[in-house]
Amino acid sequence: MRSTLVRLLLTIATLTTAFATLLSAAGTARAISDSPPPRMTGHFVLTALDGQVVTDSTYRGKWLLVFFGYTYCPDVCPTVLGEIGNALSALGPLAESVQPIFITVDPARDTAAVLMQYLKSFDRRIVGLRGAPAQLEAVAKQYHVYYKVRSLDHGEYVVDHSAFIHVVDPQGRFVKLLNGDLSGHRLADELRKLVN
Ligand SMILES: [Cu+2]
Repeated sequence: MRSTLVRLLLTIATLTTAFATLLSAAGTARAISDSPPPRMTGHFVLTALDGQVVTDSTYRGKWLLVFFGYTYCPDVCPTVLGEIGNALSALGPLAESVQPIFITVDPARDTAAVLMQYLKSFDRRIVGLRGAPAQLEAVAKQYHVYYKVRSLDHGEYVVDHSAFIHVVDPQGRFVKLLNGDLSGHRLADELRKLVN
């Protein structure tokens, strides 16, 4: 039941984000809204797990696959991270041009140590990033990402979040959204079309 609700919320968030992106891309947002969403960009300022401040320009020259999630996520995040790893394997040497980035939407629980431990279960090429709540908010705005803390019983909480993989080109420009439910092979196919 809970997982159905999570999926429903994810779907709603996903559709909202996709719609906002379409409006933004078409430049028609102004026509129907007083405050159109800003154009999606690939910008971010965050902290790597070794404590270094990194921005999108740190990774210039690579195709970025940016995914937002959190380590306590019951099912969506582990699945997506697993499939990203499968895509990298399927790409072979082409994967050298690709940098997957996992940005936590739960910086309170996802300390650097927690993220580091969590990412050991996935392809080692996936980089984990985190930021102070204000930094995360700024990045989420740039990427049009939805995330919201939802309280459960006993003081626990989950974070509902949109589940797109954001593709940023080697010049730092946002290119497209890929659905988080793509299999690794489909994801690799999409990337082969972009990465030459
Ligand atoms: Cu998740």
